[in-house]
Amino acid sequence: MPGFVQNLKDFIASKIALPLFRSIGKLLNTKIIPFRWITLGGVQKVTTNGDIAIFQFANGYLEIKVITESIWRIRASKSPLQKDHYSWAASPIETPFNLKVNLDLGYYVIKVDKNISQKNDLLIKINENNGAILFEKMDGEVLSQDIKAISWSKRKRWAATHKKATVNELQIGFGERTGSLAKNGRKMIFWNTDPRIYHKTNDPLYQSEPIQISVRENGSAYGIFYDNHHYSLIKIDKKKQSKVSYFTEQEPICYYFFSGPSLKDVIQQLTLINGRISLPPRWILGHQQCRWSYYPEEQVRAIASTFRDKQIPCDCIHLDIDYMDGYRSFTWNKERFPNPKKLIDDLHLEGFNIVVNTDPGLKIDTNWNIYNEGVKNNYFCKLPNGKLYTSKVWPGKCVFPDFIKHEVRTWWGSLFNSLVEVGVDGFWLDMNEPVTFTIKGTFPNKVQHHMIDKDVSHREAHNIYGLNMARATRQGIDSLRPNIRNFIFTRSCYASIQKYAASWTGDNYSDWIGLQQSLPMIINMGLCGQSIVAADIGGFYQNCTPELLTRWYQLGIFYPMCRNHSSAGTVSQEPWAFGEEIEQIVKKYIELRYQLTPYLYYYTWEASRTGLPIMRPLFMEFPNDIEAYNKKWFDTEFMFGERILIAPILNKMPNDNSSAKREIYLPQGTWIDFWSKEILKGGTVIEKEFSLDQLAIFVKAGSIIPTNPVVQFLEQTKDHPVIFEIYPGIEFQGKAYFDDGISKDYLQNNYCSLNLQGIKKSNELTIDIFKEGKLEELSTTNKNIHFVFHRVNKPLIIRLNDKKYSEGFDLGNNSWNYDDNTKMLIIKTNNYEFPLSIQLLF
Ligand code: MIG
Repeated sequence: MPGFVQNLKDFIASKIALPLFRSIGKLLNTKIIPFRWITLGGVQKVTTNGDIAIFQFANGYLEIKVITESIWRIRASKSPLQKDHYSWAASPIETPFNLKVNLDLGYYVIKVDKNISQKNDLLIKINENNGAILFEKMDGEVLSQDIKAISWSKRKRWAATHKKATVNELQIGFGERTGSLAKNGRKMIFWNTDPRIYHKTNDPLYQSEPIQISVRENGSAYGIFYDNHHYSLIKIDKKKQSKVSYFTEQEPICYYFFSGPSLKDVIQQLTLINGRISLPPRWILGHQQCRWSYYPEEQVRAIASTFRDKQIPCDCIHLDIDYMDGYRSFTWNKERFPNPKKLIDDLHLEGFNIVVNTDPGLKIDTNWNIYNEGVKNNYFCKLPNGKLYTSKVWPGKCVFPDFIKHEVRTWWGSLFNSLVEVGVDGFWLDMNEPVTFTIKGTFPNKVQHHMIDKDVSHREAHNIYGLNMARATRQGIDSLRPNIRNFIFTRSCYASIQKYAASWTGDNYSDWIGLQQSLPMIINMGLCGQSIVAADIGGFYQNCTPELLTRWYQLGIFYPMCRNHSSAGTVSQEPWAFGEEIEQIVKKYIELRYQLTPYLYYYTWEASRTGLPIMRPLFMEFPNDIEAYNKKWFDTEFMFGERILIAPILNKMPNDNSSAKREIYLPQGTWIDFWSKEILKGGTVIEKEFSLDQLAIFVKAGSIIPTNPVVQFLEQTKDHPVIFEIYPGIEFQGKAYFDDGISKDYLQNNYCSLNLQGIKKSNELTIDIFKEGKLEELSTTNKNIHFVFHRVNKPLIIRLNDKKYSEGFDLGNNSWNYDDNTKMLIIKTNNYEFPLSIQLLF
C-alpha cells in the first residue's frame, strides 16, 4: 500500500473514527440527572443510640454516626435505614464515643458526649425545618453547609447533596482526573472508563475515587468521602464561592466527613477509614522499563544487558500482553518464551525484577483448563437468562470472572501460582474498567454480578470491578508468598485501592500536555490515599521526542513509581533511544533518583503508616503561605517529601533557543540550590533559564537528606555507605528508614528508623540521631555512614558520642576531611552506636 494511503487511513482512524466512536461510547455510558427532586422536609422524630443519631423526616431518614472527634458518617434514605452498612472501601471502626443531641434555635446540635471538647472537634447542626446539615468546628469555624438538604429524585433512585464552600476554597482530590489540581468549575463523572482521549477536560478516566478535599488559604481543610460506588457525579460551579453538588444513583446515600483541621490531618483521617498502602518491596522504587511489548526472550535479554552495559540503573522490566499464548492470562507463548523460569532466573542474577501483565477477559477455549474450570464452577459473569456473557477483547471472544463474588476472588488468586512458580516478581492488572471491544466499551448494564447475597446488575458493580480484581490478586499472591512484600498495580479501581495495589495513570500521550497533567494528577491521587502512582514516562500514545523524554524523566524520577512505557506502533523511547546526548542526561537523572532512594524510602514507609503522599502540593507543607494556593505554582511545582522542592520544565523550548525559561516560587523560609548549594531567601519568585540538562531542585535549609551512591539496582545499596547530606541552616532535621527491602520482617520490628535533629550555635554544631526498631545497623552487610556537611566552617575538633577526633583521623573506615574551596566536611564512620551525637566544635 502506498505510504500516503496508509497515512490517510491512519489519519482518518485516529482523528475522525476514534473520537467519533469514543463520543458515541461516552453517550451510551452517560446518565441523565433527573429534574424533579424531593428533599427531607421537617424533622418528625429523633432517636439516639450510642454513637448513632437517627432523624425521621417527612420524606426520609438521616443517620449520623460518630467515628472519632473528627470523622463522622452520614447516611440517608427514603425508607428506614438498615442497621448494617456494607462498604467496598471503608473498614468498620469501633468507636468509644457516644453522641448527644440538643435542640437549639431551630437546629438540632449533635456533639460527642464528653466533658471537655477541643477547639477542632466536629459538631453537626441539622435544620429542624428542612434537614439541611451544617458541619462546624467547636471553635465556630463553619466547614461545610448544605445549600439544599439531601434529596431524592421523584423517579428512579438518585440521591443528591448540595454544599456551599467558602470563598476561594480549593477543591482537590477526586482521584485520577485530567487538568489542574484544583477542580473548581469542573463536572466530574465517576464511571470507570478507558478513555483513549486525554486532553485537559476529558472525563472520566479509569478510576473512581469520590473524595473531595477542600483547602482554605488560612490553612484549614476538610474532606468528604462519598462512599457510593454506583454511577455518580460531582459538579462544582465556577464562582469564587463554589457550590459542590453530588449526585449518585445509589440509595441509601452514604458519606464520611473529615474535619482536619489541616490537610495532613484530613488525609490521615481518610486513610484511617479507607486504608493505607502496605510497604512495597524496595525495588519498585528503582527505575522500571516497559514497552508494549518486549518479545521474544532475546529482546528482553538485550534490553536488560543494554542497561547494564551502559550503566543506566534499572530494577525492573515489564512484559506486556505479547508474552502470553494467544493473550490467555497465566500462559506463556512457547515460541517467544520457551523457558520463562530460566529467563527470569538469569535476569534475577543481573538484578532485574520481572513484572507481567494480566487481563480479566479470558479466552473462550474448551481446551483450556482455566476456561473449563470457570464455566464448571459458575465463576463467570452471566446474562439474566443464565447464559454466559461474552464479548471481545485481545484474546478474541472472552468470558469475565465475577470478581465481586468471594469464591471467584479465591480462585483467581490461586491462578497466579504458575506465575509465582517461575519467579515473576510483580503483577500488572490491565483492562479492568472492565473494557470490551464494543462501542460502549464496557459490559452492558444487564450483565449480572453476585454481590454478597444477591445478584445485581453491572450498573451497580461496574466501578468496583477493578478494585475486586486487585483485591483477589493481592489475597492470592500474598497467600502464595506470605513473607514477601508483593507488588501489584492496576489501571482501574475504586477508593481504598491502596490496600491492595498501586496504580498508574493509563494511556497518556507523548505530548507536553501529557507531561504537565501528570503532576497534578499524581498529587491528587496521592491525596486520595494512593501513595504509589506512576504516569508512563515519555508518554504512551504517539511518538516521543528527545526533548520530551528528557523533560519527562526530570519530572518522572520524582514520581512515587518511575516507569518508562509506550504503546506498540510508536518509536522506541528507552533512555538510549535518542542518541548519546539525551542518553547521558537521562542517565544522570535516573542516577539522581537512585541517590535519593533512602529519602524516598523513608516517605514510602511514612505513607504506609500515615497515608501521607510522597509528592505533595506546596500548600501541604506551607499551609500559611498564601502564594502556595496560587494555581500558577501548585500546578507546576511540588514538594518531594517534606524537604525537597521540584520545579520541572513542562514546556517545549522555543525553537530558536537552547533553554527554557520558567518562574519559580520559593515558599517562605530559606532554601539551598541543590546543585550550586547557593543559599536563597524564600517568599520570592525567581526566574531562570534551564538548558536541556538542567532541572530546578531546592532543599529546605537545615535538611538532612539520606542518600546512597549510584548503584545499578537497589539490592546493591547494601554494600555501600549511607550518606547523610546536611544542608546549611540553624536547625537541622532529617529522617531515614532501613530494612531488608523485601520481607515482612519489618512488621516484627526488624527495621531501623532514624530521626536526626540538630542545632547550630556560635562555636558548635550538634546533630543527635535517635533510633527506633530492632535492627542495630542500617543493613545487615554494611555499617558505613558518611555525614556530608555542606557550606560549613572548618571545625577544630569533632566528637562522635564521647570520642574526640582531630582532622584526618583514620581508624579503618573512620575519618574526617575538610575542603576549603567547597566548604564541605565529610565524616566517615563505621564505629558508632545509636543514639549517636555528632558535635562539631569551631
Ligand atoms: O488495549 O497491554 O494501558 O499500558 O501497554 C491496550 C497493552 C491494552 C492498555 C494499557 C497499556 C498496555 C496495553 N493495554
